[in-house]
Amino acid sequence: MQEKLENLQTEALKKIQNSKDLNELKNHEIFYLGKKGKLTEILHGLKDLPNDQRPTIGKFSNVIKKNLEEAFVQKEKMLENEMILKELEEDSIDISAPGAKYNIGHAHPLATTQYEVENIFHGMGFEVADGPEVEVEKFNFDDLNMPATHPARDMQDTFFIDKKADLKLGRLVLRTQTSPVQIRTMLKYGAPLRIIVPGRVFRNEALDACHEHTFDQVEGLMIDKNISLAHLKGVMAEFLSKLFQREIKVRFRPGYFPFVEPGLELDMSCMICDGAGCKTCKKSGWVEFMGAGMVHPNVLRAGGINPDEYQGWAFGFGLTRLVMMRYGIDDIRMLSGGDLRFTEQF
Ligand code: FA5
Repeated sequence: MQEKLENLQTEALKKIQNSKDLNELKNHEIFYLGKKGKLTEILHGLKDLPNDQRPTIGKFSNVIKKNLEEAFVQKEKMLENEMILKELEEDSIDISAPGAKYNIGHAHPLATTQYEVENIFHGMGFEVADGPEVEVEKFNFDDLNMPATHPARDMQDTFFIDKKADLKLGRLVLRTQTSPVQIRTMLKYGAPLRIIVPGRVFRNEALDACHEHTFDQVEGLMIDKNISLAHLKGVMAEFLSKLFQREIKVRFRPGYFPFVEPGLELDMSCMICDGAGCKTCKKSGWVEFMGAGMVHPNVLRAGGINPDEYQGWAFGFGLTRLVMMRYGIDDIRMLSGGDLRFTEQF
């Protein structure tokens, strides 16, 4: 009997040692120590042993049972630790591995050009000013010499906010131009002034390849004593030459905007053919660039500036159209379409 028990112990210890996982170990435990296990069976048979053998064998069986129980517990702990180590290894970070590459994208061509415009004007002593996209009617129209009855309002048909008009400021409107920031800045800082205002504007337009309902403009305003259109010509020739990195000439043509007097259109020499005449400039050598003029005395007054003391000029160009010209984009809608195949080209 003793030998039988010893053999059982040797066999069981070997199986315990060779167990590869907790499942296998549990099966062995049931096989030897379970209710119907091999050792349990032997222990039940003790009562049939002769009286003189029973105490010794009984004691021996209990020692073996204890040995096996301990061996099972120990192996269980070992297997559990191995499992934890394995999980940790799988989770661990290899600090020498190359980092994961994030696709962070890049600035939109409109933004890139805006930053460049700001930089060039900054270099000429201009500050960058800002104003709200939802503007009051008074600043967007009335103070710019465009009362409600003025026909020029038709050229900038827009979106009004459905809210009761303020007696002094009028209705709320999605600004149709960056020009209302002229009034805001004059009221806030007075003269002298040298600012540019890049910003988004909105118009109720019939959309096509050159017209969007939402586009960007850049306003310019220079107010001081003895300012003339010669300064505007110099500033714009310098700005465009820097932006296009070649000598650009500018010319004035008469133009009409209610908030300037005299008003003018500024053309730039064609950057494709350098003025020789090509498809882009329709063989004229010149490309229309922006509206401008000497700030109307009424506008200066609305901004709290005395027109007998100060004068200056203002301009406004379409940043969106400038970007189209710069990169040869022939449909304005591409710029706000959100198609990554388009934006990733820049
Ligand atoms: C104005 O908005 C005047 N505020 C400009 C100005 C400022 C004149 C200061 C005098 C003094 P205009 O409506 O022409 O002007 O618009 C200016 C530029 O915005 C245009 O030359 C054009 O480049 C751009 N633009 C106008 N409408 C659209 C449109 N629907 N989509 C894209 N660009 C447009």
